[in-house]
Amino acid sequence: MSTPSTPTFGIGMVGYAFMGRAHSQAWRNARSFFDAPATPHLAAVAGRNEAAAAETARRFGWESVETDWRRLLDRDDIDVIDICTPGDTHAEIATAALQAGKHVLCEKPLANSVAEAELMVEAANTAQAQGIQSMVGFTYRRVPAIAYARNLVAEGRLGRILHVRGHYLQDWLTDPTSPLTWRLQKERAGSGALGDIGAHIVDLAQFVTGEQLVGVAARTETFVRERPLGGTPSVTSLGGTAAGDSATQLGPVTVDDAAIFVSQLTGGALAVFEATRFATGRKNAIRLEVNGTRGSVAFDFEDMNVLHVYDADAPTRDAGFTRVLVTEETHPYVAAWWPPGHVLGYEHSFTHQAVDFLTALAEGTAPRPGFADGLQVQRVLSAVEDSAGRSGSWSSIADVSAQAGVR
Ligand code: SOE
Repeated sequence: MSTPSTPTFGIGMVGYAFMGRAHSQAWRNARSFFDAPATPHLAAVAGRNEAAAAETARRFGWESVETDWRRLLDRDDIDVIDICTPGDTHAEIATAALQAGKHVLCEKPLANSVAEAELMVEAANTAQAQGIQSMVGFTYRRVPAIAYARNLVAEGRLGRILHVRGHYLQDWLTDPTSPLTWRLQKERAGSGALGDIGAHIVDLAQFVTGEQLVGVAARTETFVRERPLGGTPSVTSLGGTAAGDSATQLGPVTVDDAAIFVSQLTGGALAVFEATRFATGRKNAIRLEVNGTRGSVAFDFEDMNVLHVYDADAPTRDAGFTRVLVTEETHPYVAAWWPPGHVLGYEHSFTHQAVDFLTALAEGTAPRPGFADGLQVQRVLSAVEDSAGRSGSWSSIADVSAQAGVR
C-alpha cells in the first residue's frame, strides 16, 4: 500500500499480450523490490478481446477490464495510460490520453511514422507544461550492464568513440508457414524487423554513447513475401499458430524481414547495424560493442549480466577484455534485487522502467527516454527506409570493371 508520503498512481493499460504481461509484472514488482516514491495501482486493462484482457487481469491482479481504451480516459481512478498495443494505435491513444491529462508510457517504437511521432511530441510538450509526463519504452537501456556501459562512456573511460556495432537477431520467421500476423503488416506495425528490433539497437547506440546518428546508408530485404492468413496470434510467442489447412489463403508481407545499415554519429564514430528475424538459431540476440581511443565495451544479451570492458590504459601485460559481472550493489538497479552473482533476466528491465517512470511522476520531472527521444529513433528508421528504397548508396559489383572506369 502507499504510505502517507508516497502518492498512488492508477494505471490503465491498453493491450494484454506479450508487452501487456511484461508491463503487468513490472507494475506489480515496482514497490516490492524498489522503494519507489510512488505506488502503482493496477486499475484497469483494456482490450477489444474481453476474454483475453480478462485473462491478463486475472493472472496479474488488474482490478477491472475495459473493452474500449477511451473509457480509461474518463476514469478518475486512472492517472497513467500504459500503451502496450501495435504501433498503428500509439499516436491516437497517446495524444488523446495526454489531452485528457493522463501521464503516458508508450511502448516502442514511438509511432509508425515520423509524422505521427511529431504529433506525439507536440502533444507531450503541451501536456508537460501542465505537469503531465510521457516516456517511450526502450527497456534495454535499463539492463544494468547497458546502464553501466553508458556510465563508463560518460566518465570518459573509453575516450573518443570511434566505432559502434549493434545487432539484434531473431529467427522466429524462418518458417514460411508462420502466419501473417500484425508484425508483418505495414499498416499495423509501420515496418518489420527495422522498427520492432532495429529501433532498440539504434536507441542503445545513442544512449550508451550519448551521441546521435546523423545519417545512414541502408539495405532491407523481405525473404518470405507471402504468408498464411487466418493464423492464431499467441500471447507467449511472436509468430502465432498457422491455420494449417491446405485451403489457407496467402497474404502479402508488406514489411522488411531484415535491415542492415551503416551510419555515423555526431562525434564522428562509424557505426554498423543489423536487425533480422531470419538469423537461424538466434532467438533474441542483441549485441552492442563500442570502441574508443582509450577502451571498449561489449555487451551480449544472451549473457546479459556481463559487460566486457577493455582498458587501453592498463599495463600491456594485463591487456585484454575484463569480464565484469554486473551484479554488484554499486551497479545500476542491482542493489534492489539480490546479492552479487544472483543474476537478473529480461523482465527486470521492465520493472526498472516502471520504477523510473513512477519516480519521475512523483518528483515532477521528465522521464527519459521521452517522446523526443522516440522521435529521434523514428527519424533514423525513416532514413533507413528512404536509403534502402532509393538504393542510392548501392554500387552493384556487376557494374565494376576497368572498362566501366570503376576501379
Ligand atoms: C519482438 O521482436 C519483441 O517482442 C520486441 O517487440 C520487443 O521490443 C523485444 O523486447 C522482444 O522482442
